[in-house]
Amino acid sequence: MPTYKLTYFDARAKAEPARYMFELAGLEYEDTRVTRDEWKAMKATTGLGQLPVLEVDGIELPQSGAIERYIGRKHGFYPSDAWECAQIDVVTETVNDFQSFISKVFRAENDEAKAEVIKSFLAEESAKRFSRLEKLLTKNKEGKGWFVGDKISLADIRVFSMLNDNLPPLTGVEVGCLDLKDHPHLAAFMDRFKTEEKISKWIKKRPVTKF
Ligand SMILES: N[C@@H](CCC(=O)N[C@@H](CS)C(=O)NCC(=O)O)C(=O)O
Repeated sequence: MPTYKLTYFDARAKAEPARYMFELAGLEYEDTRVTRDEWKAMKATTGLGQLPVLEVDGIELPQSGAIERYIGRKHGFYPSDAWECAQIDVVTETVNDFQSFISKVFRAENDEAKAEVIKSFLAEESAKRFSRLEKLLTKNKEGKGWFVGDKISLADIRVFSMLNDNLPPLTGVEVGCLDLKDHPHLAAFMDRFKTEEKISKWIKKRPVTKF
């Protein structure tokens, strides 16, 4: 088994899907969290000057998507069949569509502009985006299982991470408290994922962070 060292800031954000995979697969990994000052000192030494970075036996792999698919392929969350991968990609790309909202929140010039971005997301965009996810979920086993196939895949991990970990602090609610009452299958999926033993254990023991 290779040695894994995941380096990111002290945040869930772009590193949490990789952490969920390590936890679900029961793999040992170093979960390194750097401060902004430490990052300033090390930025130039990383290949792309960005985090997260996964070191596999000391060799660096940047880009969260590449990291997720690499761990996914190696440990059973991203299959080798091209069509099955494409089904997972449809879900993860739908999750990536939330990124435009996230970028707007972080780029807002002041609190007023940020509040406006959030208000417009909640009023106009969020329901449409959650419905897309719910539609994808219900295509498989009437929405009573996982997004693709019979077991947890990268698709489930990315959806859970976005809806449980990433969107709540950006929309002013506690982690895990996004309002999904109009999307019952999605809400039930979130509970199903959260109560998986290894996931609930990790959520209880992981560092509490804002993002
Ligand atoms: N596409 C990259 C984006 C990485 C990225 O934007 N990382 C941010 C943190 S989320 C970063 O490294 N910021 C510090 C910097 O750019 O100096 C990925 O998904 O890994």
